[in-house]
Amino acid sequence: MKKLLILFLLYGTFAYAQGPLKQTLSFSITGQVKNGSVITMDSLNSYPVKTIGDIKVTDHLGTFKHEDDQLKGVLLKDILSHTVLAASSPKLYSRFYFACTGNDGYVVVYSWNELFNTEVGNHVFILMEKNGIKAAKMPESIQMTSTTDFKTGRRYLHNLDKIVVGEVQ
Ligand SMILES: Nc1nc2c(c(=O)[nH]1)N[C@H]1C(S)=C(S)[C@@H](COP(=O)(O)O)O[C@H]1N2
Ligand SMILES: [Mo]
Repeated sequence: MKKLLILFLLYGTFAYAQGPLKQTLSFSITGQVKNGSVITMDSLNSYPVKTIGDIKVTDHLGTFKHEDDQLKGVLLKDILSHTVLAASSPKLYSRFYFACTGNDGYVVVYSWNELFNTEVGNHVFILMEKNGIKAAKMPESIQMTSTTDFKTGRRYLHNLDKIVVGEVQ
């Protein structure tokens, strides 16, 4: 019985790790903010869509995986500019970070300074389209990318589910 239970648990783990990800068609912004919000496909479509071009996706060690073409997206900082941080002074923004999480638990972090106070922030997008396919039609659904990263795979987040705003104590 014990062995059966272990087999059952193991199977569950593998099925979870390898199964296709569920689409996300909206994501929440919560945490250390004045007002939380939910960003839907409709809200994403209300932002200016920028042409990004092609991107070579490497794995987390830098080995070339594949190329995605005709990327279009909205800037993450445009979306986050409507989120008011729960901070008593703008000086404290330097402690803030955005933990962007996929629905499988994969997390990618951006600091407030990185997005709003460096060139990187001009290249972090929520994808609206890639390879001629709209985000809502892809298994990866809401996808985020930081196109000037050295190893592009690491922050090529699939199935964005939530952005939790945090403050380092
Ligand atoms: N939700 C989610 N996104 C993820 C990952 C993951 O495990 N879950 N892995 C990352 C890593 S390590 C890599 S290399 C790329 C691979 O992108 P690809 O699946 O388009 O080749 O996805 C990134 N995005
Ligand atoms: Mo990877």
